[in-house]
Amino acid sequence: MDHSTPLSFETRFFLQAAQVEQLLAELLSSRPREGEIARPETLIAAMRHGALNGGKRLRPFLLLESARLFDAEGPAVLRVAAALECIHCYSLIHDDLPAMDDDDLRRGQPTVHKAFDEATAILAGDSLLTLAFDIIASDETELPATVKVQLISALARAAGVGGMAGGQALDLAAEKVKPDEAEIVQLQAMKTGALIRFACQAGAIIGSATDAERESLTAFGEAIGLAFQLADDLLDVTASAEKVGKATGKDAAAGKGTLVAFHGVEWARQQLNGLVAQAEELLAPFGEKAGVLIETARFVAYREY
Ligand code: GRG
Repeated sequence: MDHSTPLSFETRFFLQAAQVEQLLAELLSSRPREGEIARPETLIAAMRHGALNGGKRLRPFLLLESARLFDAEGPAVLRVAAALECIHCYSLIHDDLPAMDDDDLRRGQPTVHKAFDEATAILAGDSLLTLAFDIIASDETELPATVKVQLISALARAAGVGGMAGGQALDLAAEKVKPDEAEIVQLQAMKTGALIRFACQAGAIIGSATDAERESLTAFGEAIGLAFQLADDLLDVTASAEKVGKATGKDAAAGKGTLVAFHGVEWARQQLNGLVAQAEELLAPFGEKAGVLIETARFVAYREY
């Protein structure tokens, strides 16, 4: 996509989501890839159900736009973006399982364990996780080997025990022992923040950014990650407030282990304004080129879905 193309943010967002969707559909074809023996029909159908069901594709968008800051674009970058989305989809499939959040619906459709069964959902998640690393390592992803190794290492750390999976473990533990504010901040930075941070960091890795540029993008990713979670908690509260007819939603948040529950809706809105301002400041050195990423920060902070 050309930088100078005068597309609205929404159009750009939806067009890139469609590109990711199309590539994911190809990567999740029933035809075995070189070196694979066979792709069991039910398992591939469960993976497709979990990955091709209308997600926003926010993380791929952040990755594509971060790479574009360094004039890096094209099929290889799209493949890394799709790999990241595979990991996000795996996390949602596993998060929905009875042993975790026990949800029946995801993106308006039956969750994978409801549409198939629990064992198949576990395996679909496992297979999406491993596929992500296969996609990045594959010869078809035409990037220098040193870049691929950096991406694989950063992604493994973002998704694993010190990132998303670790954050999920802390979240499950928080159901038994109520976390304090610092613990909530840490678990959210891990559970939802780590993949968002990686999305921005990956753009810098692919674009062979300087250390300073990479640090700015990583910090930008952290700010967006925080904003994403705060906005999500706020949406939860305002949705429940609407249901129970409350004006501020503060009471509806009571008892839930979120920062909105600690500080209330007004505080959260101010924090979001602060995070957007911080995101703008962090990307100021990139000048006009950072416009789309700054709009993404606003979209994340002020979204209504
Ligand atoms: C099971 C290892 C493991 C991790 C699960 C990310 C996660 C960890 C759980 C998700 C729980 C959840 C629904 C958190 C709220 C924030 C969130 C990640 C929402 C879903 O992300 P979106 O809004 O979803 O980007 P779409 O559907 O657009 O992809």
